[in-house]
Amino acid sequence: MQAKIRAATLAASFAALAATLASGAALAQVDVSNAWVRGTVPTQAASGAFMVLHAHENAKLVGVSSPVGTAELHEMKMEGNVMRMRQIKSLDLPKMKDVELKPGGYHVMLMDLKSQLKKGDTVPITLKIEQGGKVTEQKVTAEVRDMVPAAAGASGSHGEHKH
Ligand SMILES: [Cu+2]
Repeated sequence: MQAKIRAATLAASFAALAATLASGAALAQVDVSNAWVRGTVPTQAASGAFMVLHAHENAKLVGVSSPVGTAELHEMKMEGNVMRMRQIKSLDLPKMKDVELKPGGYHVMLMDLKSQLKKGDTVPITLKIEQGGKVTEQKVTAEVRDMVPAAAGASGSHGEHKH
C-alpha cells in the first residue's frame, strides 16, 4: 500500500516537472480545437473561420493569415439593434480560459478568396500568438463545413459588409 502511494506521488511530481519543462519551451502554449470555416458558394468572396482557443499562460492573438485569401481578425457585436462588425488588432487569451471564435462573435474574416471553399476541404490558418513579449506562429487546419447561400442571415453575409 505504502509503495503504491509513493509511486503515485512520484508519477505526479514527474507530471508537474514535465509541465514545467513544457511551459519553458518557445512554443506557443495555445490549444486550438473545433476549427472550422463556413463553406462558400462559387461567387462568394468572403467567409469566416471559427475555433476555440485555450492558452495555458496569458497570451494574445495578434494576427492571422491564410493562403486562401486575405485574413483579418474581426469582432461582431450588437450595438443597439444593429449587428456591427469591425476589425480588431488583437484578442486577449486569458490563462486557462476558452476563448471562442464563433458566428456572431469574434472570427477570422477570410476575404478575397481565391476559390470556392467546399464542405470537406481544409483551410490552413496561421495564428500569430504573443506571449511573454514574444510572437510565435501557430498553424491550424480548419475544416470547411456546410455551405451557406449568400442570402443567408447576418453571419453568412460577410461578403456585404464594408470596412
Ligand atoms: Cu468579419
